[in-house]
Amino acid sequence: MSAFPEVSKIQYEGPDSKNPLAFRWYDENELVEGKTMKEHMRFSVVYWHTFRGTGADPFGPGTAIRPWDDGTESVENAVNRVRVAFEFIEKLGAPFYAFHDRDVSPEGANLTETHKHFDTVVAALKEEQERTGIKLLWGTANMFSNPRYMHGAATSCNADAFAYAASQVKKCLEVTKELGGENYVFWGGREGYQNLLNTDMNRELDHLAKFFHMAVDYAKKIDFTGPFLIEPKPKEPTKHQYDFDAANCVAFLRKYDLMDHFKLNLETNHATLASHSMQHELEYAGMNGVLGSIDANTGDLLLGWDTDQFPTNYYLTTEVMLTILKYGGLSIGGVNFDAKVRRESFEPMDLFYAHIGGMDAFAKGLKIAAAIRAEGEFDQFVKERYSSWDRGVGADIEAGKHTFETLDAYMQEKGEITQNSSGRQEMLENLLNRYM
Ligand code: XUL
Ligand code: CO
Repeated sequence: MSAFPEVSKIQYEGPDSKNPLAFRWYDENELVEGKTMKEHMRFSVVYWHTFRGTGADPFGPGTAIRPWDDGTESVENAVNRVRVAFEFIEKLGAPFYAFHDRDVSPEGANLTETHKHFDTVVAALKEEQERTGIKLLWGTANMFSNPRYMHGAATSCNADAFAYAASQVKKCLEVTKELGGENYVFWGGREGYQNLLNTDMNRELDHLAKFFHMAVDYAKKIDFTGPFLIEPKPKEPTKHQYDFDAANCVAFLRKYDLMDHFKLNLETNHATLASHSMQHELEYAGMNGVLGSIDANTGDLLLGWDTDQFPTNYYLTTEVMLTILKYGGLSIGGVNFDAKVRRESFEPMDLFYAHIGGMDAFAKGLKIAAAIRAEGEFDQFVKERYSSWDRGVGADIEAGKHTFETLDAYMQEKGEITQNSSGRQEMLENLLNRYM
């Protein structure tokens, strides 16, 4: 039985199409900088928002109509949902999906039964992956919803919570490996604090690092080779999340000797919650060699929380794709839509409109970014802006030929710095508009 009988496979129809169920920019076979769009983007549908989201908010229950879902936490309902999910992803034409363990499979009466339920659902996931060719971009464990994790998981004050989380991640790693998952994500759901009066931050961070090292060790044991990805977020649900932003994560990974095994999964709305742009986060990760994957969404300019909306803004997607292309692409990461339809968009069809819009916005951003790179005008400007470092004293400083004493002598003789030149921000913003 089809869950979306009114939709057939979404096709690329080109920019002039007025069909809301067609792509205008995303042509999976189109070549951009020598790779197909499909290879560049590696679009992924998230199980949690798309197949488990109800539209509930703190002020009222869910509104979503999902005729295929019986609303129970039974394994049968979970398996049925798998069929629906793959029908959706296949018709959309996304090559990947991503899940938390608890999105796909319910908890049982105890941990052993929970793992057993997971195995049952995984068999269905595997079947559907084989039938459709859709692949798992990453798996992750939900260690933030259940009340047992009220104080955190790896950073809980309760050592049993750490142990429970270890069992959960061990299982989820095995499953991710079995399903051919290409990465494994840690988003530190409740790994943070609400109040330093009751918190030993140093001890909690040591525990988090210990947990990650255990994950690395176990991955080696079961031969899971994909990178681990930390997903930074500065706040929500805790007041202060430990994986605050890209810079914070890099410092943590360096301190605890985890750089060889971890990269980052950067999310747009998390970046803006940290008062950064997504491009800043990507740039920081890229220059430190930890650009892994992205959770594509957008926040709302007027709201200060994680609204996880579908991205539709070409400026945003252009900036994101520019930086991703600059650092050589996403490799085995992807553009994962950690985004949800809003509460008022309660019909199944809205899921299609939302994803089509996001994929098209990214495809358009990719094309614009490639055009910008082909012309090279921004690169040329930046190169010239720093040209004082390519010769004379600048080149000598970079080459390590100077000290405070020699520079003191140099400047005493010269007397004043050479004329500065304009940063030309307005001109460059106009130039960007020329490409849009
Ligand atoms: C929460 C969030 C998560 C992670 C996966 O803000 O982004 O859904 O992406 O745990
Ligand atoms: Co996310």
